[in-house]
Amino acid sequence: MTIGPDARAISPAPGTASSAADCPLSAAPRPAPLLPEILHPSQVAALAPPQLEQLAAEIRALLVGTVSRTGGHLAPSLGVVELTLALLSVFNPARDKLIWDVGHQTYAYKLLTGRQDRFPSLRRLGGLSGFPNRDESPFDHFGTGHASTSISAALGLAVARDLAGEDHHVLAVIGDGSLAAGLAFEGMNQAGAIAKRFIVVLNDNEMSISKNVGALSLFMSRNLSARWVRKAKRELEALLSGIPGIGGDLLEIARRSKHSFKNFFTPGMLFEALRFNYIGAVDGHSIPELQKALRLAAAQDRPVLIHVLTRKGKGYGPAESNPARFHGVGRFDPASGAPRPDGGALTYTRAMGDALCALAARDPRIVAITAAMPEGAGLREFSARFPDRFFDVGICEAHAVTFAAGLATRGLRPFLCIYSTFLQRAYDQIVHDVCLQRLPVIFCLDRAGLVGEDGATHQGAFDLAYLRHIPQITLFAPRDEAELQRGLATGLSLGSPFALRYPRGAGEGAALPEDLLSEPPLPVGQGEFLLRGDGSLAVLALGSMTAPALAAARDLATGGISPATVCDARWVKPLPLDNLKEIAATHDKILLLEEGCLSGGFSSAVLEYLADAGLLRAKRVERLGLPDAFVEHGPVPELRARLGLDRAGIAAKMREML
Ligand SMILES: Cc1ncc(C[n+]2csc(CCOP(=O)(O)OP(=O)(O)O)c2C)c(N)n1
Repeated sequence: MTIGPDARAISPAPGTASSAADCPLSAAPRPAPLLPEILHPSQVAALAPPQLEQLAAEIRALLVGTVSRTGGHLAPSLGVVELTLALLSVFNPARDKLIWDVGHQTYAYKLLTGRQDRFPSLRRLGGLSGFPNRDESPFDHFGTGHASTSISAALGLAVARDLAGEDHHVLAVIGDGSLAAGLAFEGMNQAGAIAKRFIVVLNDNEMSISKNVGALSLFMSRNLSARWVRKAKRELEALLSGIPGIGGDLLEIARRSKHSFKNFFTPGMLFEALRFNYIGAVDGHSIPELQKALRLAAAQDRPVLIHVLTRKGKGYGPAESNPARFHGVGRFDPASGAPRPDGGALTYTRAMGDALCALAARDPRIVAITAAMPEGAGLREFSARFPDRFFDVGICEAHAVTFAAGLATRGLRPFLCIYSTFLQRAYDQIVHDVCLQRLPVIFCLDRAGLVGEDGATHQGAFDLAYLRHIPQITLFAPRDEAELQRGLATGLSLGSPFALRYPRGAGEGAALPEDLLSEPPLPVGQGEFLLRGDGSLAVLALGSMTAPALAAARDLATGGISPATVCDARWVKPLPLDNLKEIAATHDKILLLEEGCLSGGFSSAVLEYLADAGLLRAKRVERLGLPDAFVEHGPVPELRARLGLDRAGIAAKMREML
């Protein structure tokens, strides 16, 4: 069943900004603010339409003001202000269960569900999470952060409701980018078959972080479909008018049914094939239209999908005109949208992207793949310089890995540039499709270690543990951006599965290789002694822990404490055995450091080796790394300090051991 108005051209809702130019921040202040009065979401249902419009404007102003100070996911949240208000006004927030996909768009929802007082603490240590969190609020029914889980989870809640004989509503709100993942379709596939009563709200803004990609996106694209529909209509008219006798009558009938003709060729076809009732497309910035569609959906007894059209960044000029930059933004000047200066240091991400371009310029086998993060993963320049060798596969990490494996079977050298946390999605593909077949796929794992404000769902804690037990893979962790660049060239030279993991943010300021291609590859399985001590303590550090370990050892030495040996391990697989043997032969106290989970990671590997080789006897080995707990959100320096992983924490541990 296809129901509802067609709102492909979004018209501005009364009282909301109609374009990037008229930002509500500059609108005249409204007399009695409503937002502070909303202490419980059920109050939203009692508001009249003009009050809802006023509330939308107040929410937008607060979001822009707060996120300009905290950083965060601004554009996604601005895009769903009216949708959030409509959902809370039609459904009963005390009973009905609302699940937000990714959850990066929930800032308005947080403000309206009893969290206003804590909103200034957004993403700060001990403050509100940037995502839904079941521990944070009874209105957060499912924790998210990674994309495309909402339909499966909502279906689970709907089935549980029916088994318990309850009758509340269950809703999933999912973006068009997140809908592209196999997981979302797996959920719809089951939902259509078992016909449970629940509602999927598709928030279609034609954007993932960047412009959305893929055939599904093309199919849903309002521009394409409008053009396509016009062309199809012209052709039909020509055909009908050419039929002698009855052609004119038929043409008249077709013209009168213009609306249904247009509706027939909509994404509704796709969802209805999956046995969802389709409502749409609905103007996602018109609260009355949204309410109408939501009420229609609530009255049905089977899966329904409401197709809502929104504008990412709605109501704040700079975000409307550059939604990708304001998807997840650092601190900025709210008046102009200009970023606050961040020091401008070269990031690991940039060093990777630059080096990959340099390598690709000379090696036509190189192709680069991202799963919906061309900017975040450092591939913007690559995509511009080598468009035929660049692939954004959408939020489809598992597919990205197997796609890379397929490319590699034919002699290409795929570099999959991906965040550590998102590669978790593709474990079997790494094992079965890449490593088992010893295919030369290079995994560039960005944001490995602590990522900070995005919190527990995004920390790159587990990559070493989920990779190091897989046969045939080589694992490398550079201590600075120069080693990262050399590591990429080394990985390319090997011709087998290879992973590099590097942290978020600025590099160490190391001098970069002038001509990467003329540098010899790094010797695999060999670390590097950076300081030779007096034998009292050896520190074996991995990747991002090397610089603070070195600094801590120097601090201790200048303080008159025995000089420690510091070795950069570089390799997790194969382990730097010669360095380990030497350390074990000359030191009784060893400190192992990694910015990854202690369970099953680098230091576990070293302990296993030392134990197996009989080198652990009479040794004191200690380790610092991420605990067996999910690390919450907060600035990376604060998290590192809390976990004892900064220079001061490492120095304290060394002092204690000495
Ligand atoms: C598994 C996974 N991969 C990548 C991401 C990074 N990510 C966060 S939001 C986003 C885009 C989501 O697009 P869409 O669902 O359309 O929502 P919008 O931001 O446009 O509102 C991406 C790629 C993620 N959170 N989870």
